[in-house]
Amino acid sequence: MLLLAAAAACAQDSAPSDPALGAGDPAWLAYNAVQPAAVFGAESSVPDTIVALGQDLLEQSAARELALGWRGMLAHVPRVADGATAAPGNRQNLVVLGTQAEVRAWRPALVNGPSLGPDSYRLRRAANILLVEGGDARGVLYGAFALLRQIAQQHSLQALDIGSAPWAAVRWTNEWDNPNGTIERGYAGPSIFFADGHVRADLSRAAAYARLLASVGIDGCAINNVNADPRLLLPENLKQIARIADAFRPYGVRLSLSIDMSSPKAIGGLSSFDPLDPQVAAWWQAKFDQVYRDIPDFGGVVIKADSEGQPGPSQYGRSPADAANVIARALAPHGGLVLYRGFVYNHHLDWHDMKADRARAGYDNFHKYDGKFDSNVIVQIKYGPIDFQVREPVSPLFAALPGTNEAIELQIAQEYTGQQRHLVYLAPMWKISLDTDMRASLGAPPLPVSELIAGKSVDGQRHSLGGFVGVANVGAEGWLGNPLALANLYSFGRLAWNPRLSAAAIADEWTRLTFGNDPTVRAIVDRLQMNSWHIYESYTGPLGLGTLTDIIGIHFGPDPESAERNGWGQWLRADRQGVGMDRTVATGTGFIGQYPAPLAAQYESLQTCPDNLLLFMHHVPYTYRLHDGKTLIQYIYDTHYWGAQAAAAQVPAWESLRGKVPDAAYAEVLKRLQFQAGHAIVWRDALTRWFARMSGIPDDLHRVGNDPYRMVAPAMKLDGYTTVDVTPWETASDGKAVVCTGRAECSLSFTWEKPDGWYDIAVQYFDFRNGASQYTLQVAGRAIGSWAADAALPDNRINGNTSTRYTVQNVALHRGDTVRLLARPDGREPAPVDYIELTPSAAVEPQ
Ligand code: GCV
Repeated sequence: MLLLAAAAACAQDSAPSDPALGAGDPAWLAYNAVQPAAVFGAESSVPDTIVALGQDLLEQSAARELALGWRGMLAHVPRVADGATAAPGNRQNLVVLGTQAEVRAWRPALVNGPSLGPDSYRLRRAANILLVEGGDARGVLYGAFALLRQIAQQHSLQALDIGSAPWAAVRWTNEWDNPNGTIERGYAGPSIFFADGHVRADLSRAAAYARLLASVGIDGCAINNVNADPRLLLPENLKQIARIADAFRPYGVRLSLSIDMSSPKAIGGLSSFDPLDPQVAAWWQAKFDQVYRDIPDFGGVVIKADSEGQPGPSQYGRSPADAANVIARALAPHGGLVLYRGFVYNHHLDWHDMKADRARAGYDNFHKYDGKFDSNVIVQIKYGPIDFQVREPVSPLFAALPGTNEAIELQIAQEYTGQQRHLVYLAPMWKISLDTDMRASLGAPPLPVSELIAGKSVDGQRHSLGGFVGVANVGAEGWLGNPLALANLYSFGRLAWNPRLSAAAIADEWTRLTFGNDPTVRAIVDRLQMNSWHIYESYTGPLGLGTLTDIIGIHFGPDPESAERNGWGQWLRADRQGVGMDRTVATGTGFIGQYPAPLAAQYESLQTCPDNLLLFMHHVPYTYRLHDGKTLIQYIYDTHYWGAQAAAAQVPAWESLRGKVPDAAYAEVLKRLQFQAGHAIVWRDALTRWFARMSGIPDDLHRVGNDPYRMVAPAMKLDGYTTVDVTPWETASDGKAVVCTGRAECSLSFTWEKPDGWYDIAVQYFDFRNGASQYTLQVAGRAIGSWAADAALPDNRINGNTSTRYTVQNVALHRGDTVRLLARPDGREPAPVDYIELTPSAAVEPQ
């Protein structure tokens, strides 16, 4: 990796901006046209003047934003005036923006409510004035965006009076960007901040991102990977990073950095980074004094230490509190925060030890230090005790730190939930974590996680701090790549502002802001979003098993075996008899005992443990009956078949929106839903095969391993193709595929022996990240489909990460026809093929 060299960075400063990046996709700030009369009573009542009472940068942004919204939604170009030119008493319809103090100074009679706190706002109609009043300048900006949200949803403003305050002080995103421009677990192209070891010359996308964040009340962004490069703290690099802070500032987003605890040694020339060494403390102090000289509104730091190879205080026998506090004391004079991650665990666990349990790590590593963290330290806790799986119980650590500030860490980037190639709206999952009642004190009122992170402690103490962190990992390609995935970024912000909002209400808000108010569009998009998590969970890892993906690699395709027999501790403990981790207090790892007593009792008992967490908490036989009476193994089979079917049904639902949503978004989403429908079949087949072999119990409905419409490639007539074993075996038919190596072109073929009719023909092949093999499908010598394997799926091996399909619908087949696939490999991609499936077409009668 290159250093962020000052000289090179200066040269970049003067470089022309990168036109390919532009300012980015407007996302939900589309400002689609609405009917002005529905909002303002009559077209003539649309305010034509925006009065900005303050000169603050944020208030100027608010005025600019309203003008943009007016133009887009109301087809009005408003005049923007200041308080002096818009004299009180005139009869025009005005929108007036200002802090409460500014409004009072301008027209004292207008201020009639309680005083507003930081970041808060009130929207009100007072005669001919629409008033956007903020507790401070940031509140004015948030109020302006809130007003625009009202208009975009075509809500009447006739009797407007809405006050709103943020639920918690900390509302940050984390971006895992590396200085070389890559993003760890990023699925939407390169970094918007860095390229080739430098801060980008053109930061228009960073500014556009800050605008998006501000529009949903997010006020902090840590711009670099938690596996941090210590060199980012070098003086010349801080100067460059300050430019990103400048781009954020008009939208009130404070820049933060992830830091490496070993920095005093790695870049500071000290012989140690022991947090209790006074020289180390002095180094941090000097470093942050320098940071604040360059970035006066610097937000603070995120720290990943003693985790997955990152250096940490354990090296010196020191605690997380020692590490967090040495930094906190350096930041405190400047008002900065330390977000110390609770994601600390040993990834060299002994899998033979039935009492070992990675899920215990957060609690075991932190609860004993409760009360020992300084007041500007917040422990940042992933929602579940493992690692962003498709379903986890909430982390017991939330209830174990009554004397410590806490933030919940949610992951907007879909690392374990389909990497934005699968549709998964995450708000329903996040809501479950936020709403889980930790019931820490028996008989006391409910105590959901959302309250704990807002600073309400289990024993009734209040902390001053807490909040929400979302790992977003946005990139230069449409922020999150998949237009529908933007609902996750949006809902993260909305929940951080108010976790009592429902996932469905937020989804609908997002749809209306993004695609307009057409009831058909709303109904379909909302339904797709709201069903998506359940569908994904059904064909991946149900019953609390974890996602069942390749957990030590790319985290995309199916690979249940990868979880077993290694030190990473995501074990399924599957054997011939049963599956699941026994985490009970009675016979297992004791993890359940980390929860407050009522919750522990619920999870400990098979009667009361919810089925959807069953295998997270218990090891049970495949013949165990779930609450609905179905056996565990049959549930696994059924849910995977149902999930794949439901994923396929998403495609026609979206297709019904052709012409009703913008063409580019339509095409992008369609491509991804079609891929998902095929990949859900890969998941279904791999996992049902794996469980059938493991359990030895067949599917009651005879589906598993019985695919009457498939011709597997090795059984066809091969010309140039050779058969290879596939790892993991369950990701290809019979664990085998064919590859074309050493030839420019290969083919495989067979003769159609079944009745004449119309068929959908799907070719299941493997599309590597590199290479673009060419395929042509022929029937009776006629080409019916030609395509390139250029989807750049995230692997260069034949497995469930790369298995995908190309389908030609409604093909007439006659007995005796030759079906042939011609293929030209490209580079190291040997045009691999698994099978060809020919299923009778649904809609067409045979000729
Ligand atoms: C940034 C998971 C991810 C890692 C990530 C880590 C973390 O293990 O796979 O890429 O590292 O979580 O949250 O620190």
